Amino acid sequence: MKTDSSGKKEWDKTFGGSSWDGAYSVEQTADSGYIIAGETESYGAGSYDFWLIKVKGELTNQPPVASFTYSPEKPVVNQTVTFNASSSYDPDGTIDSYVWNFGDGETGSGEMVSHIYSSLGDYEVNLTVTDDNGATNSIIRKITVEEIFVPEEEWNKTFGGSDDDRAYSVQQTADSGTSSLEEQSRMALVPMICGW
Ligand SMILES: [Ca+2]
Repeated sequence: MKTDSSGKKEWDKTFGGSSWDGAYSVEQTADSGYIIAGETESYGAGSYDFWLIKVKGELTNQPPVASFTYSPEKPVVNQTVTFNASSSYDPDGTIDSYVWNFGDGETGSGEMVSHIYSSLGDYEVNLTVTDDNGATNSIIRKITVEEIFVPEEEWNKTFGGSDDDRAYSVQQTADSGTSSLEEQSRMALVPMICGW
């Protein structure tokens, strides 16, 4: 019988046959099993014989550890996001399956998957890994999907007279004499004016 440190029974097992069999010594082995020494009348060459029984170690499976990265770090709507779970591991075995929940109602499987978010927002991506003994572990990471940047017109102005006037070149200037950062970096047109 095996008990825990408070004397509670964890398991018991009977060895022996129909005659007199006894155990006199038990020791834990390096593989967390047990070796039992005793005598047996039931087995062996006849009358009493030495008897050694080896009990297998208690198989304890360590759960896997789920981990993943994604790219790009700041995805935008309709962009392909790649999720990579190769940083997940099992300390005493291998990972058999990777199950993804992308947080937008879509799911996937595999160590490396890609997904496209069709609307902006914060999504909780859940990865569940299962090891070769059926133990699981999950991780959730929040991903923010932003809207695609579409430049908007801030202002426009025309220069020129009643004849042909064209601009062929533009350059950003660092304006002096202003205190505001915004104004220091404003655009200035340097047009080439052709008039005839
Ligand atoms: Ca394991």
